[in-house]
Amino acid sequence: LRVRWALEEAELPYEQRLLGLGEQKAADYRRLQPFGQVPVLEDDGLVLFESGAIVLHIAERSPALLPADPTLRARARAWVFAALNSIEPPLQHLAEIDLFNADQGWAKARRPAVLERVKARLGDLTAALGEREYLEGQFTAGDLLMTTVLHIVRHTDLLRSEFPALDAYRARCESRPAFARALAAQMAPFALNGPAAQSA
Ligand SMILES: N[C@@H](CCC(=O)N[C@@H](CS)C(=O)NCC(=O)O)C(=O)O
Repeated sequence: LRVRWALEEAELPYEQRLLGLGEQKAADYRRLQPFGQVPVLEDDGLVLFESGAIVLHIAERSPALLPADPTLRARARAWVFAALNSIEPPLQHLAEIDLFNADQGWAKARRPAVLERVKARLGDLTAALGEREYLEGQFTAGDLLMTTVLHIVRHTDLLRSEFPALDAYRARCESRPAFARALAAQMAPFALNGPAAQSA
């Protein structure tokens, strides 16, 4: 979704290639993505992995994602790293506890401290955003990645109940037409290949 959204914002055409069962961990695919994960971007002979690197690569080609001004570009890049390095790890940790380990004793013991860390980071992010619409005044690749990272805790009521300014920011970013196009494209293969299609 991150990559599709970036491509839609930059108005760059693309073709998707879905992976078959088992293909993701096969040696051929690991030559493209060393960890056997998605996404991968192939662009005119260049193979890129890691969603952040891919979004930045796309952003280099569009002022819709990286402003021309060098200072603003540097600040936008900083927000890309902030999203992936400072905000995503604690949110991911909470999601892994809640979605995959909720019944485990260690998860119950660990959750309060993880939740505190999540709240501290979201509080800092709220302060940094302040009254602005976007992190640097105009929408950038940093906002794109931050939005997808905030999405990780959608299984909780955290944003809506305790960080309404961030929830409004997330909704503002997700109301962009490019996001709607990316989401529709992301979901389309599930309708064709998902359980509902299999049982039809
Ligand atoms: N740091 C990687 C993480 C990618 C990632 O976690 N991909 C998931 C799907 S969204 C995946 O392929 N999971 C399967 C696995 O890790 O084996 C990135 O941002 O590209």
